[in-house]
Amino acid sequence: MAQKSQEKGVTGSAPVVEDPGRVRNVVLVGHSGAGKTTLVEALLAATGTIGRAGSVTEGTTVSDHDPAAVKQQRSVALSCAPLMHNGIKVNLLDTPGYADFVGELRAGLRAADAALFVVSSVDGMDAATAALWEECAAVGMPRAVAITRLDHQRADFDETVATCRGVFGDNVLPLYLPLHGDDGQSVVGLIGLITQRIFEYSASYPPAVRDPDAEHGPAIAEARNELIEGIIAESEDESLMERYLEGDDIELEVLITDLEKAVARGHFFPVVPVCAETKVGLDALLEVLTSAFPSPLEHELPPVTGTDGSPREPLKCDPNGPLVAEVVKTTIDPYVGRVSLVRVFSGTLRPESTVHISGHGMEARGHPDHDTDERIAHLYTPLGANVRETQACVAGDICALTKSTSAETGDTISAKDKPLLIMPWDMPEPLLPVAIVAKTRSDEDALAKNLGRLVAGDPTMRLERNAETRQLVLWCMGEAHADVVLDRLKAGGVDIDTEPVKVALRETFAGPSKGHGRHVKQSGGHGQYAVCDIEVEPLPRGSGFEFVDRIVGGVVPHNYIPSVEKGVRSQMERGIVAGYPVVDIKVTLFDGKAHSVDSSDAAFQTAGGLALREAAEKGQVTLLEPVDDVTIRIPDSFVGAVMSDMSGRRGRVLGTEPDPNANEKTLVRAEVPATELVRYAVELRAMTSGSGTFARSFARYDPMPTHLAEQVRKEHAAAKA
Ligand SMILES: Nc1nc2c(ncn2[C@@H]2O[C@H](COP(=O)(O)OP(=O)(O)OP(=O)(O)O)[C@@H](O)[C@H]2O)c(=O)[nH]1
Ligand SMILES: [Mg+2]
Repeated sequence: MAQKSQEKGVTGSAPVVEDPGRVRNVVLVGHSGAGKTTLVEALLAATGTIGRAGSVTEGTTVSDHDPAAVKQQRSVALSCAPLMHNGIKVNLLDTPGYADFVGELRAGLRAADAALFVVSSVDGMDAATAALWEECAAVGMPRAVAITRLDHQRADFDETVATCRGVFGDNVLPLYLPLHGDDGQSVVGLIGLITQRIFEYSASYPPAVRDPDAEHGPAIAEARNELIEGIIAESEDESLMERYLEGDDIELEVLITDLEKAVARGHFFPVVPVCAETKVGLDALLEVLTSAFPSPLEHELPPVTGTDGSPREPLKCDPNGPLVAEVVKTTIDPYVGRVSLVRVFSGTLRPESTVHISGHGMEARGHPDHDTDERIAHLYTPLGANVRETQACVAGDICALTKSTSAETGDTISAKDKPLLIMPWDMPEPLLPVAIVAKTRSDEDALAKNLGRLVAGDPTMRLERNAETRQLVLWCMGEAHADVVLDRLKAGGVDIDTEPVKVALRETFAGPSKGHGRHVKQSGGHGQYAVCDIEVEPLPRGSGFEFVDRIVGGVVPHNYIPSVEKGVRSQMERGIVAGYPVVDIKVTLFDGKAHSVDSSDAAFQTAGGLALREAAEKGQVTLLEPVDDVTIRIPDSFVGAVMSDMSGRRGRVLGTEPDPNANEKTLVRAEVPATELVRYAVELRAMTSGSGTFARSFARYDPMPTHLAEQVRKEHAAAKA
């Protein structure tokens, strides 16, 4: 929750920069538990931004302030924490590593100009991190690697570097080696490979600097040569390589400048060993973030258009340019209202100003297009949940707005008199359905209100009110995401339960049948009289319903024929054997009887329904289930496992092909009954160590196998009893 900064040991005032060249936006990525949040905490403490580092286990960190994060002991949301180092403002964007929260990671990537891959020296790397590296490579995003948790007894720096190079490529090279203490295990310092100096952290931070001992000579020489060759290979100055090969000692300044340029261009990726606990390497990492990572000036802006989509000149990261900013994330704070994290791309955002807020392109996710002018009263610098007031946010920087009534994640903020639009980034599709029910009537009202708020902030959540199954379905990214959403709803005072997700089945006739509907009540008072005979025939899939009148001689008076049809239709909607709508039939009314006084519209409707039910009893009603077209994207090594799992799901594999957009990835196309896909989001992830993704779309209805249909009928009968 947003709170005043003093409460959390935040020291000093919010950093302010007026020059985009003095901003760095760095997103921290890497698998869950790699130590991102702990590293952010250590960097904030090391730069004096906060009094002392909090801890993830105690729930006292700047990033993981959400009660859901404290409960799950991991980050569940994107968090922004700025620090100042050497006059440069570094906005650290801490993302959750857990796959369910990939939407938060996407938002963080959008707001950043460079990525710090945090890799644990204890646990190594996961497939999702490898995939993310590839993705960053595709857009040329500058990257560096922090190898963390060096104080752990199983920490293995060399092996972790080797893993990183194997997965990320050869241009990933350490700038420092860890220096071990007398016990041969603890890491007390770093050996700088470029400077050939030793940095000792055991007694002080910043570290004491000294010359290396003779014993370090061979290790330094080997790693240094490799590093220098790597840097020179990426240098724009081709004469350097010649000089180096001839045995020239390249000047330190030249090496450092070339290194920084290659990093900023996204061609070279420095590795820094760090330990949040002992502060080893924090200063070295800050140097990389501020000196080697590029400022927003070097990052191409997303394309802008008018709010009607008409093309506009590309913009530059210029504080004096037209205002274009993007809502990276909106959270709903129970006390403050909406808190929106905003990345300014062009122009300068100021308090006490009226801006235009546009949201387009998210209609399919339940976010209708909106365009409104809104007054911004205050502007803040965020620090996790804390907000500190600020007077301006220039192009390239990140700030927070509170109390906006319309700003949703992905929205564009622009000048009132020059409204512009940038299309939101690609957001992942939620594929795990969770059916929820409010416990009481008053909970239902509260639920509707709270769900609207949650959906506004989280585009990776989709709300579906399924008219056929009459369920309220929240589509989530996975179980941990669902957990967070349910906890937030409960925290909002709504008492809810979950229930099994129902799939919208259909009923149809397997063959022709006849039905006699007789609704006759003539004892006392106004009587009821209607008799009708119908024939039911199946129609091809997707035909819907056809009604044919073959009455001759007026046995059913003309005005009651639509009544029979209405009665049949209403019975079809309610279903016959399992409560699902009946489809794809032709009903022919061929005989009947009426009474001059007692017949009525209502009586013939009832008779029509009865006739259809009798036809069902005499004939055979089958259940149809939706079948989806599914495309699964997996690393090649999982193809066997995923295909054999498909047969257990009654899936039909249509084919496989190499993924045209990625190396060593395969696309598996299949048709799978929707009932078998309810938990596929979770199960595919488990099967593929988090590296598989899939997309699904409705294809058609197919008959359900008899034994499964029988089970559905029994369940329906039991529920009715
Ligand atoms: N001893 C020690 N423990 C660490 C260090 N870094 C992280 N940890 C611990 O490792 C656990 C996970 O660290 P986090 O910082 O939450 O990891 P994360 O990368 O933010 O994880 P997600 O938020 O799930 O993506 C926590 O219990 C930390 O206290 C370190 O340098 N030394
Ligand atoms: Mg974290």
